[in-house]
Amino acid sequence: ARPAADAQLIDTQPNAPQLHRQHVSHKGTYGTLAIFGGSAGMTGAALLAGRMAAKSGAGKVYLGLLDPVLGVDVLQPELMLQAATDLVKRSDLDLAAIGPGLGRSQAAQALLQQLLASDLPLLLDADALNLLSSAAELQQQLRTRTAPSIITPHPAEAARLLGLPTNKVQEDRLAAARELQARLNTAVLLKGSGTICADCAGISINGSGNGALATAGQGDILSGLIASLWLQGLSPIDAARLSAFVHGHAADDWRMQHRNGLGLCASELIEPIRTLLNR
Ligand code: NPW
Ligand code: AMP
Ligand code: MG
Repeated sequence: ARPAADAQLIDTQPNAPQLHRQHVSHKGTYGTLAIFGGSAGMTGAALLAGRMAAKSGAGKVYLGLLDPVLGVDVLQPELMLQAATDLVKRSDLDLAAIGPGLGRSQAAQALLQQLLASDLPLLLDADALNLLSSAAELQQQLRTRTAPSIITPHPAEAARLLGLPTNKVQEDRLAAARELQARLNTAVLLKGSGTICADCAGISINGSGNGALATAGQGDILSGLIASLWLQGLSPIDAARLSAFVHGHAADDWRMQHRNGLGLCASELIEPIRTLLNR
């Protein structure tokens, strides 16, 4: 049971007032997103993030792959797949997300350093956070950025960033999220049952979601969703709150339909998330 004070922080239905499609508009109105990740053996993580972004309203989505084995995503040909080293040089990007399937190679670290040094709004997830935890200079780069950022760690990633065991993070999740926000000067989404969103203005706990989400790739679609909603005009923290809520809600609907919580794959949630978002 959560303490009563924490219960007051629970999100029931975050607003999304700026997400309407304007009649006179074009793809450029809704932004250009670059998702960096997909090293050898983990191309799928970048594809999941990209597909979710494309199916939630992002104007244009590029994938910058560390291992550019694919030229096209045949199931989502709208995505533009490039080598990460080429994509990072483009000057027409509006927002970048880095981490899904990134790996921890030197090339990945160099890419992260370049993006931290840029003035692009930046979402950091997965291996971008693992690289960050082992390099004090990257943490300093994040802390001193002028462009906005958000980090989306799961509890083990948060523990690595804080230099704590994972059980300590889980013992006081609100404190861990606040500490990351203050130490790294960034908005934070701390994943897990009761996902926490924190920025310098406040903190909330997501009330949706269930154990069916405990499968590979769920965090990757969440990253794609947050980046896409942020790109379209929500603040990073509102994008995070709405994404966590809708992602969890889609999983709650799925569990109701399937009676148990077994077998939910991340790719299966992309369509239901789109439907819920539009509702
Ligand atoms: P345990 O098992 O309890 O000791 P890692 P990763 C812990 C990519 N992917 N509460 C848990 O520890 C990602 O994008 C690619 C408590 C777990 O074993 C990354 O780039 C996919 N503990 C890369 O793989 C699909 C929790 O963290 C450990 C927790 C590595 O990411 C999969 C794993 O953390 C994946 O997304 C919780 N709620 N949640 C693809 N299809 O290409 C997690 N843990 O070692 O950072 O590995 O998260 O799999
Ligand atoms: P990742 O570990 O990065 O793949 O992210 C997993 C995603 O699934 C995050 O959004 C978690 O909050 C969510 N998730 C995993 N397990 C649970 C759970 N037991 N209850 C609610 N959400 C969960
Ligand atoms: Mg993850």
